[in-house]
Amino acid sequence: MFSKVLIANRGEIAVRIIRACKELGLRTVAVYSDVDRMALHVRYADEAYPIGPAPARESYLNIEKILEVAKKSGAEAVHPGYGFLAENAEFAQACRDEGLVFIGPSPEAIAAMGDKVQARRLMQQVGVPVVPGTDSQEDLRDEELLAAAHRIGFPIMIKAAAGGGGKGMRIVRRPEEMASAIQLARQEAQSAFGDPRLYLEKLIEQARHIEVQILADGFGRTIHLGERECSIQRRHQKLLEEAPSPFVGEDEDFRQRLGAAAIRAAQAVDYVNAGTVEFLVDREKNFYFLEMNTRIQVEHPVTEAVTGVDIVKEQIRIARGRPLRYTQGDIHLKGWAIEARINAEDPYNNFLPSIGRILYHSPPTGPGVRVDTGVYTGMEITPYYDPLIAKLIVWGENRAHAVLRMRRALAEYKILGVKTNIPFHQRLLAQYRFLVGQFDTRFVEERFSMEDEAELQELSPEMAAVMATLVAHAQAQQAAQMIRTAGTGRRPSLWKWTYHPGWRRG
Ligand code: MV4
Repeated sequence: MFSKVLIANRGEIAVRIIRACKELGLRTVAVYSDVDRMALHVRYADEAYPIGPAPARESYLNIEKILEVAKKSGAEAVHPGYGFLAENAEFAQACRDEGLVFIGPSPEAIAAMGDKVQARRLMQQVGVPVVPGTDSQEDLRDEELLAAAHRIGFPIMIKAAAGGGGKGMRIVRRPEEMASAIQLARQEAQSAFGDPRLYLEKLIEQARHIEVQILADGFGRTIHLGERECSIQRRHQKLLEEAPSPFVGEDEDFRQRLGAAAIRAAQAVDYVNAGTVEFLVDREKNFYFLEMNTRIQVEHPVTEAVTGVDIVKEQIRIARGRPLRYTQGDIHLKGWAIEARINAEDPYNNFLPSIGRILYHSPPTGPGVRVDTGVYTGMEITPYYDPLIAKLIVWGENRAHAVLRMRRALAEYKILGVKTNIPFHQRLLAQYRFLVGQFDTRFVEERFSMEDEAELQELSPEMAAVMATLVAHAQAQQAAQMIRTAGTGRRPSLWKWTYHPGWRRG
């Protein structure tokens, strides 16, 4: 049991965690780097301690310094948030060694999922589908990789055993490119992770990135909270997420199979706390385990919005040794949620980071709108950390309503002083293919452009007509479903949506 929590993070997620602690009656300790002494998480916490210079290596990644603050402040637990030390098994172990409760999974589970080759093998052992690829735990020699590539068949993907999140990945389309690709990948893996081990997978093209949120307590119970659609990304940086996924939509059987696979993945490493299992999903609804993120994720609020579960509070309760407050049967998805990541970057200039003082920050409010942010008017955006200014999360009774609400909220959002990607989101939410859910992970990079200066601030009559049709369609589907399920005792689906098997031809 603990009553004081150190938050080993900064920005919006530190504020989010402090809020959960406060609602649970826990005292909070913030840590901050030199450039963050005026940051919101510092003001929000009961106590705050400096931990070093701006570069993360010297502050938010400094394990010794953070443990020293924990001791000095009398904190009894540590929440790592995301990024920084969140998936560092040594940090989780160091907390344990110091008698601090790490609000997250065990060091063993972090390490098992952090080694992507080991994770792949574990998944195969428990029957979670993985992409066809290499199966050896050994450090494969170049000739072995080459032979394996021919066996698997091109195109293939070279990945680093210690990689993840898209780091150190390389696509190889032709056998003759293999030798040099292996060379480069090995060098990259060695310098980025200090681990040269590589493995191969068949390249799955035109896939979606769908992930499943799980919660597991210390009593052997694991549940899933449904999926999130994360395909709207650029260079492995997610830009917009939704729950549920338009591709899963009303297919409860598919959702249940994804959920069951995620639970099996977590149980394979005796996972305790909140975690996310990432899947690649092809157009035939085949799904493949990619990796497990052993932390709270940036996009957790969309799942909170459709399930009503406060995932951060649940993390804390689990870490306090409490049983899960929900069984799988308690989890019902209601409505639709979308999160837009508001970044300090210029979408008209190749998403170049934008730094400087926020001269004015006026986030949207009103029904169905949540803004998680770590900034305020007058605060400085520095180049030292990730560019996330805020997460704008909206909820609607179905996808069309959520989209319309997001458009309203984006139009209300006023930020002066730094450039933001709000125009990107406005343009995305006016794209036909996005509106009808016809997109995969290549969408932003291959089918989207910020060029041609048609301004989309106002809902044009044409777009209003498209949206009206979509809303009407969603309502008609909903009504039809209610009629179909009348008398069966089954809950009607609240988020009917269209699935167009033929869209890829467009
Ligand atoms: C893949 C893949 C296609 N085939 N693996 C990117 C993040 C990391 N978790 C794994 N990733 C991918 N692995 C095979 N065998 C495509 C991706 C991928 C991707 C995955 C999720 C979200 C966005 C992505 C963008 C490009 C590639």
